[in-house]
Amino acid sequence: YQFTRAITRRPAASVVNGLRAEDIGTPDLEQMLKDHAHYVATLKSTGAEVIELPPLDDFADALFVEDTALCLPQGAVLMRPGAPSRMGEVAEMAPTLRSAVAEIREISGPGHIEGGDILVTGREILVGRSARTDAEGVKELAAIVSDWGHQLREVFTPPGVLHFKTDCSLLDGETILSTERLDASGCFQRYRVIHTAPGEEACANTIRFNDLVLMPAGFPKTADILDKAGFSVVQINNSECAKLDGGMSCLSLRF
Ligand code: CIR
Repeated sequence: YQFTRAITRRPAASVVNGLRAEDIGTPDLEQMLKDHAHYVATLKSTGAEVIELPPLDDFADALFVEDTALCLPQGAVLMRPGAPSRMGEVAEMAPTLRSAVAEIREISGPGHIEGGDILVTGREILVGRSARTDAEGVKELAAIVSDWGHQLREVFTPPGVLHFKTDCSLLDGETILSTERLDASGCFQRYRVIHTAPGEEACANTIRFNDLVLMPAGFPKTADILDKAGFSVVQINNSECAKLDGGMSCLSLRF
């Protein structure tokens, strides 16, 4: 699948107040802006158009646009984040999507679901229940995507892991990069799975964008594994987003 577009949002100064499971330091805005610019430039280098939205100071986590919507060839589904402080980000994203895609549907609740818990593969949509995504949210999404001809399978995010995709990513239609702990749950049985190197679990959240795989810098063993498997890897510094549990997929909507 070739992506022609992506949507990103520049981090705001308020990003220092972003949600985090554990406080390992305050993100440095200057460094984060540099990394974000590298990320956007890398997406553009594949020939895609990148819609760059302005910072939103009212929403500290708004740069993690992936959680606000699911983009499919048929249209986009607006999410309903499980983090109360992130609910308002959806209305901020909606107008951009309305003018960019053919059809918009929305999760109207009462359930919750965030884009970080959704992995779209070549044959199905996997959704991991998590602290942010509940059974009702998954059920509502299942009904919407089945109407668009997609199969949805509910799986589970390991305890203590923020999102399903914190621990996995799609490298091509049937190849998944996963941590061993997530793969051990059996959810990828029908796929070819490449494991992150021991001790490098924090790099499982990568993205395949056209001919490139964008991965966080600083995980040399996994980078080498991907390189040897034939992927063109671009490493992007992620030290600041990592302080907020964010990785490569969170920073864009791709379609
Ligand atoms: C949050 O806790 O919601 C943000 N600090 C990080 C969101 C990361 N998003 C993603 O993995 N899709």
